[in-house]
Amino acid sequence: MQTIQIGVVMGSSSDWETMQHAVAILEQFGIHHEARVVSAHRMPDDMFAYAEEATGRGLKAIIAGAGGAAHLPGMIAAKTVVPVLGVPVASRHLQGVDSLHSIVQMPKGVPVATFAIGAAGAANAALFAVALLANEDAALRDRLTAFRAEQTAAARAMQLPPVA
Ligand code: RP5
Repeated sequence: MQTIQIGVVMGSSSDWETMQHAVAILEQFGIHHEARVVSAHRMPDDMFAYAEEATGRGLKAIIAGAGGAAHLPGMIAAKTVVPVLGVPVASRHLQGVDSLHSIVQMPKGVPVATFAIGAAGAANAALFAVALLANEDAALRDRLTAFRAEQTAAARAMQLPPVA
């Protein structure tokens, strides 16, 4: 069985619409990963166990997405030295600004790398995790470089419509 390299956790199945964008990137790059719901306030013991076992299981990074009072990334980071990448999920009432502030405003000493609200943040957190793994994997670095080159080519090929 392959060792899981990247863990993707989220506070609710309702976060999946956002967090699936992280998983899609990990799948695209062939990264061994797992995705599961680990709710900070509804499953605190599970959350601590997940964080405490992360190093022993060989996880290289944990992508944690949550909405509202988004304490999941910070609390996981408090219980492991495995890098935690936080994704603020858009909330119903405050559109994810609450999630962003909850995740980005970590007090000094326990960092959470914080990404943009929503799908872009989820995808970029996964791309960042790929970049971390690519430091030790030349073939993966080549695939990441090719991914960037494809984006460059697509942007160069962009055409603007005539003035309306
Ligand atoms: C957080 O509360 C989750 O991360 C989710 O974004 C939000 C709402 O959860 P549900 O009520 O949809 O389960 O824990």
